[in-house]
Amino acid sequence: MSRYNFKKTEAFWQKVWEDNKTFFVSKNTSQPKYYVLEMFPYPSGRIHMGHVRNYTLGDLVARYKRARGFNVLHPMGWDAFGLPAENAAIQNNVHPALWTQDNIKTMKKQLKSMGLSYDWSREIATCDPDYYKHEQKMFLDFFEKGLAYKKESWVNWDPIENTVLANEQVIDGKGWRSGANVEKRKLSQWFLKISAFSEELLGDISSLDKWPKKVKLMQENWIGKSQGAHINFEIPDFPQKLKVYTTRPDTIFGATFCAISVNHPISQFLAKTDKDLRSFIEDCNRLGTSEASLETAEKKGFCTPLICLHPFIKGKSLPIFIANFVLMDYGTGAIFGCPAHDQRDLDFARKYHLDVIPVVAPEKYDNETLCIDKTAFSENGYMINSYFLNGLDTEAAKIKVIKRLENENKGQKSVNFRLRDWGVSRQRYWGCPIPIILCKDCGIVPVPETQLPVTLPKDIDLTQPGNPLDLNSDWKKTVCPGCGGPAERETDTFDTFFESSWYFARFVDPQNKITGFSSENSKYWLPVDQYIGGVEHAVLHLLYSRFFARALKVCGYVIDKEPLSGLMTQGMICHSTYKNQEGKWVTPSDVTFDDMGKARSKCDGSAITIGRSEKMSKSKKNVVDPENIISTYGADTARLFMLSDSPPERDLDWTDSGVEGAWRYINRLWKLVNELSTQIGRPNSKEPKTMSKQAHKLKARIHKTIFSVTSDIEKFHFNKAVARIRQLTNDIEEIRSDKQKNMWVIRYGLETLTKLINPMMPHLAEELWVCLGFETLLADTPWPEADPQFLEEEWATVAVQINGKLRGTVDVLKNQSEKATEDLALNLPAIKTKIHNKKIHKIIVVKNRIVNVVLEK
Ligand code: ANZ
Ligand code: ZN
Repeated sequence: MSRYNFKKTEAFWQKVWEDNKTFFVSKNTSQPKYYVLEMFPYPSGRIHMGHVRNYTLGDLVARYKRARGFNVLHPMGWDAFGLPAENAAIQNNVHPALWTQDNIKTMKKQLKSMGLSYDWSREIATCDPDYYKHEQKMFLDFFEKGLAYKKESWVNWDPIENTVLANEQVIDGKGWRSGANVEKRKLSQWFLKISAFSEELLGDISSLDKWPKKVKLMQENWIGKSQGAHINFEIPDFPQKLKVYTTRPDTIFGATFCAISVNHPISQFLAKTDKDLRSFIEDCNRLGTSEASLETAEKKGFCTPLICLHPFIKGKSLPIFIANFVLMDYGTGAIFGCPAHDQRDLDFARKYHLDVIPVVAPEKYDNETLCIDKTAFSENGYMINSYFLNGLDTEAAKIKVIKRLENENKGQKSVNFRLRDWGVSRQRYWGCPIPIILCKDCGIVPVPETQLPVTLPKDIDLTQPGNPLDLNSDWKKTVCPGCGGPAERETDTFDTFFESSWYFARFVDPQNKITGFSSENSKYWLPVDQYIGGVEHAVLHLLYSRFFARALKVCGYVIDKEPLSGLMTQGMICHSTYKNQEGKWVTPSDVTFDDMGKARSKCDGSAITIGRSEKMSKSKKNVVDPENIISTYGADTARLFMLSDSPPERDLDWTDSGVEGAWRYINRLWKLVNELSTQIGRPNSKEPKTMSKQAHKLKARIHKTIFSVTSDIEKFHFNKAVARIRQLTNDIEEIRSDKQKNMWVIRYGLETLTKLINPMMPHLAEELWVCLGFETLLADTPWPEADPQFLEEEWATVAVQINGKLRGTVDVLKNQSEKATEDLALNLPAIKTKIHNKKIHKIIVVKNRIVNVVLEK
C-alpha cells in the first residue's frame, strides 16, 4: 500500500473549502454565535513557529465550536502599519506600502497552506484607508468628548528610531525595539485619556473570569491604584504651597526633607536664575521618563534655597531638594522624605547628611532595633516619636492623621493611579495620519468628517532624518476648515496600537463604508468569545482594547465594555541552541548527529556544542522555518505536534523526534482506516443486536473518549485530548484481527476518531471521512455525542430545585466541585427561565445529589 500523500491531500481539501466557501459566515440570529480570534500578525515577511502555534490553537477552537453547532466567526487580517516597513524601505529602496503588500501576499499563502478555517472574505489590513478612515472618525469623536487632547509634555525619545515611545514601550530604560537608551524631551503630543477609566478598568478586571490570572494581575499592577493623602507644606515667602502625595501620611513626624521633580514648576522657576540648577536639570533629563530608568540610576539631589514648614511641629522646617528620583507625572511630582521608613529616602539622606528619625516600631523592640543604619524599616508597626499618633498602629495612624490634616485644612485623603494617559503621537510616516489641522488663527481644528480619510502621501523621502510627513510640504499645506486661511496638517501619526485597539470590532462588519462597524453586527458577534495570543500583550494591547471599548461606548458606539471575554495566552516555542568551535551560533538545519549521537556541523563535520533550549529567536539562530516543516511533513503534522506535548499556556520544546512522532501517527492512522475501510460495511450500518464482550468494551471506550476529549478541549487541555485520541487508536488496532465479528464497532470507532481529530488535523480527517464512505464534508458534520449510559460509573444525576421544588436534573461528573455543579444547574434552560430576573438569595449544593436555588422573596 502506498504512503499518505499529504501534499496532494492538503492542497485538495484547501481548494474544496475555498471553492465551497465553507468557512464564510454571516449573521444568523437563529444560531448561537462564537467568535474566535487570534492576535493578528504584523506582516514582517514570513510566518514563524509562534504564529503556527497561535493559529493552530485558534483553528482547533474554531473547528470544534463549529462542529458543536455554533455560527463561528474566525477572521484574519494584518496589523500593517509600523516601523519595520520604513526601515525596509530605507534599506532596500522599496516603498513601505509595497513592502507591506508583498509580505501580506507571502504570509497569506503560508497561512493558507496550514488549512486554517478563516473567513477570508473578512480580511483587513490596517494600512488600508478603508480601515483607518474609521479610526480617524473615532479619534474625532474622542476629541469632541475630551477623551483626546494635545499637551506639551515630557516624552520618552528614542534617538535611534527618532520617535516618541509610550512608557510601556520603554523596557529597562531602553527602546523596546531599538534597544537604545531613551532620552527625555519636551514635545507637544496627542494623548488619549485612558486615566479617565482607571477606576473602571481596575474594578472590571474581576469580571474577566475567562482570563488567565497572571494577565489580570499584570493589568492590576499596571493600573496601580494606591490610597494615600495629599499634604500641603507651606513655603515661607513663596506664593505657592508645596503639595506632595504620600501613601504613608502616618510617617509625617519622621519627615526630614521634601523633594520635587526636576520638571516641577518650582524647579523650572528656580532654574531661570540659577545656572548650576539648569545644568543639573539637563543632566537628569538625559535619562528617560520611565520609572525603571530612574530606579536604577544613582540618586542625585540639588539643594534649593527654599524650605518648607512641617504641618504639625511648630518651628520645624524641612529643606527642599530637587531630586532625580521624583517623577513629574506621578502623584504631584513632589514628596516628603522619611528616611527611617523608605529605602530611597534613606539612601538620599545618607548621601546629603540629613536626619533620620524613626517613627514606626515593630511590636517588640529595644533601642538597638530602632537604630536605622543602612536599611529602612518599611513595614507596618506602632507609632513612636509621633505626638498625637503615638501608640497607634499604622492603619489607625493613617486614618487619624488624615482626619487631622483635613480638619486643619492642610491636606486630604487621596487615591492615586500609576496609569498614565496614553501618548499616541508618533513622528513616523507609516502610520495613520492624525486628522487634525493646525491653524494660526483657529488653533486645533478637526478635519471635517466629509474629508476623511486623510490619506498618506505616496511620494515620500524616507532617507532624511526626522518626520517624513513634516518634510513633505505639499502634503502638509492645507486650508483651514474654520477660516479658509492657509493652515498645516498635523504631521504625527498614531501609535500602531491604535489600530489594534479596535480591529476585532471591524471584523464583525469589515465592508461597512459608513461606520467602523454597525450596531447590529456588533450586537450579534461581539464580544470575542475566545481571544488567543502572546502574554507579552498583557498590559499594552489588551489594556488599550479595554479602554477603547469604553471610550467608543461614551461616543455612542454599540460595543461591549469588555470586548474580549475569553483569553488564552500561549507559551513560547523553544529549541536547543547550537554553537560551533568559534563560538558562533549555528542554526538547527546546519546540524547533524553522527553515529555516536554527537552533534556535528553539516558544512565541515566539526563538533558542535549543544546549549540550553531557549525561545526561538533569530539572534540565537535556533529557529525552524515552518515552511520547511510543512513542505516536508505537511500542515497536519505541524499542527499535531504543536498540540501534542504541552498545554497551550506552557512553553513548547521543538524537537525533530516529536515532529517525526506526529508524522508517524498520521501515517499509521491513514493506513489503519485505508486497510479496514473496505471490510467494515457502509456508513450508517445498523448496530447489531448482539455484540461480543470485546465489542461492548470498545463501544464504552469510544463513548468515554468522546466525553473526555470534549471536556479536555473545553478546558484547553489539548495535549490530553491528543493523548486520549491516540489511546483510542490503539484500542481499535487491538481488536482489528477480529474484524469479522466486530465490524460495526470498528466502523463506529473509526468514524468517531475521524470526527475527533478534525479540529486538529483537518486535511487528514476529511480524507479519512471520504475513505469511510461519506460524501458530505466533515467540516459540516456535527461533533459526536457521548452516551451517558457508558460513562455511568463516572456520573451522577443531580436534582435541581428552586425554592425546594424540583425543576430539572443535570448530569454531573461524580465528585466534581460544588461550584461546577452549581454552574451546570444554573445553565439549564428550564432553570434559567424560572429564575429570569429574580435575585438569588443563596444556593445549597449537596454533592452528587441536589442543587437548591433559593430566590429572594
Ligand atoms: C512619604 C513616605 C514615607 C513614603 C514612607 C513612602 C514611605 P506608591 O505606593 O507607588 O504609590 N512618591 C510619591 N510621588 C512620587 C513621585 N512623583 N516620584 C517618586 N516617588 C513618589 O508610592 C507612593 C510613595 O512614593 C509616596 O509615599 C512617596 O513617598 C513616593 F515611609 O511619602 B511616600
Ligand atoms: Zn483657521
